Amino acid sequence: MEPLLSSFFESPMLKLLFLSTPVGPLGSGIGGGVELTLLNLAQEMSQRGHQVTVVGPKGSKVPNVFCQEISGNWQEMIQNNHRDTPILLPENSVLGNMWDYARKVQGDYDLMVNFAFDWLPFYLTPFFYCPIAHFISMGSITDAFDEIMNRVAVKYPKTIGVYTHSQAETFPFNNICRVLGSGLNLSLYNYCDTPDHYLAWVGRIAPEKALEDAIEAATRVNIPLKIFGKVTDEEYWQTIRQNYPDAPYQYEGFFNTIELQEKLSQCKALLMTPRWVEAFGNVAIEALACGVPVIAYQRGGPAEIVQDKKTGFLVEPDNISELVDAINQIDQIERKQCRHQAEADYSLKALGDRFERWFYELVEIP
Ligand code: HBI
Repeated sequence: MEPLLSSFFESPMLKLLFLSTPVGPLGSGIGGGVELTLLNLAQEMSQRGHQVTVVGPKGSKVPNVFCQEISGNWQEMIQNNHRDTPILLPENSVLGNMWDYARKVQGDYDLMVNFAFDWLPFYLTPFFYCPIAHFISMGSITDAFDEIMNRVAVKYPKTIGVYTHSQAETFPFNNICRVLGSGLNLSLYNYCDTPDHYLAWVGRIAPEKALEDAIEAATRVNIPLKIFGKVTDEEYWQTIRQNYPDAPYQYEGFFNTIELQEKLSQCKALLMTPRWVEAFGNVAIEALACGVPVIAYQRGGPAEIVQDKKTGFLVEPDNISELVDAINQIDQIERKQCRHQAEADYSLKALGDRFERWFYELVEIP
């Protein structure tokens, strides 16, 4: 097809359909970091003049962008499964219903973007005539997923996006992954130069995030730890409460961006202690945006974000003493450097540039 003359002078407008994670409504926090990435990208792409529609579970809240809400039962979170867990779909699946909707409206779009880490969208890909880009939000979890993702990766090699290199390396098709990172609306995050005397931990409260390591480290240095985030594994949370009855931590709850950044900005440091290969770690860049240094295990996404000894510390994974040493040296970090890094690498413009280039390549616009 001949490109329109106007495309020589300006970037052509794309019609984009974003399909959300089916584990809960957008804005609920159940979907973790990928919720934030999707919302930020939707805003930025529509700001750039693209036409964006988001498809999400009923109750989804998407500021400034139209969201088609779909009813049905949420998908079970995949991360607690074993490698040989079979593919599961609930009755009247919201994921199935979202993709049924997509099938009906696909003719109205240039490109569909899947944000679900689920088997069905990959399986359905060859049945659609509208091109589909897949943004993968976690490292490898089950064999059945790897198999179906690999099949799509082989057939449509440009269509697989990931957050980071270390996440890509968990997959058999790592060599064809497009590394896209993440980004934030930095104007929502206030820089704070004079922190209070406490540490922060932010994330979904679930075993793979290993909150207990942060509590242990905070106990040893005797600095209060404020915990922010949705409890997605209640049993795990109760075990922590029993195991650390006297630790200096306080559970603050789950907050929206505005409220979270206000409390987070006043911390001495953010502790990130994931046991798994964290695909990215949006909370790391949220902390940096507020001028908060990040102390993280040297694996997965955080190890690609934090600049060791400059915007935080990267320590040996699962080593509490190293966390403690890093906390004791935190005043060596200049908080301004943290904010600078967020501005250089993780603005909405940086995010939009990376994804827009990818989308244009996929629809074959030079
Ligand atoms: N589980 N089944 C399923 N599908 C998802 O899209 C999904 C998930 N678990 C976690 C998750 N997405 C997000 O929290 C990512 O940000 C990790």
